[in-house]
Amino acid sequence: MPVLGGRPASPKYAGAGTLESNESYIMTPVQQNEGGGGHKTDPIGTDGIEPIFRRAKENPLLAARDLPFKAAAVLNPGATECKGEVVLLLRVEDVEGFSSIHVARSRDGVNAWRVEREPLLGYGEEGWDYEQYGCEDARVTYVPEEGCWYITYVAYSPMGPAVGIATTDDFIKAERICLLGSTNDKDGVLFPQRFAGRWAILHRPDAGGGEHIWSAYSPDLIHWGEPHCILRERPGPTWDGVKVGAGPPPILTEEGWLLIFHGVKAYGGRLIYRAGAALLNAETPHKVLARSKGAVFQAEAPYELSGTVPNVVFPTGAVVRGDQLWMYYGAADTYVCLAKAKLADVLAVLS
Ligand code: BMA
Repeated sequence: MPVLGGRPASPKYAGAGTLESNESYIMTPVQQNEGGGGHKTDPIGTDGIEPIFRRAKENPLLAARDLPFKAAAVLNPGATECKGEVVLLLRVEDVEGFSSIHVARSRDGVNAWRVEREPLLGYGEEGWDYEQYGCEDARVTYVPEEGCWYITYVAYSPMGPAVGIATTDDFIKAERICLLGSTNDKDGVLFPQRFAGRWAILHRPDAGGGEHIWSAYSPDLIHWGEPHCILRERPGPTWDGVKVGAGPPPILTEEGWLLIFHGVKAYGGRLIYRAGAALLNAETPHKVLARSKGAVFQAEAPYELSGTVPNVVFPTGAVVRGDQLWMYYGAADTYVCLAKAKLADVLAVLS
């Protein structure tokens, strides 16, 4: 079993949830062939999707039945490393349908998750009117300059969804900071560093008749402006033609910022969520250098094809381990799962 290593970010790949191992991770043939949780054949690489990601054979890593309290579903986890453990920020949907963000910890990032009973960000707190209906789909970015993590999440209220921003330095308590802007916005992901003195964030407002990915800059992580529409839903029948949204916080590579994003297509009125990849300029992250033509990951395993919302993979967390990208994602809005890829293989799609 790989040993989870210490703090410093890999010199080659730095970013949101960076994790370094003292041992290199060796993919056993069993893991290569057992992705898909009981799928008879290798579920990746079929149906026109390039065989880049391999599912953890332990998938689903977490289901509602694994929680120490009653819940309807657990999904769409933010991911990072803290004190030598992988920390997931789970979206837990309660039996009424409201979601809160709960912390889960595991030494190897795969097994033996310890889930907190009390939410880190619970919906309906007094004074936080714009999350009366839920705190959903957290992403988490370690910000070295601030010495803490920033959590970007969907604050859901009768006014619609908005991007909430909170901080934590221990995953025991979180402090809410602000909303990025008004509602009809989702999928906020913060970059871990400044660009020419300004912080940068990606988000997905429902604006101009489309659901595209936009960027914004800020001098202080509170006031956001200088918008750019950077990655659009494409037209017509494309796999990302209905909407797109950022996945985990971008990862800095030698080629630029690697962004995993979700794209949506409607088939017979039903929305299918897949994941694609894009590369953003290292110094000017609102400039898109490349974007995958097709999806790089899609629902194929049984736990992705059926559940509350079938045919959904929704990546929200990433941890870099050596040359591997560990992508944590929600499956069918019902489970928390993990798939791994060589970073070089993901980047190769973009070259
Ligand atoms: C999006 C969000 C996600 C969800 C996805 C698929 O719009 O609401 O929380 O996982 O749809 O249903």
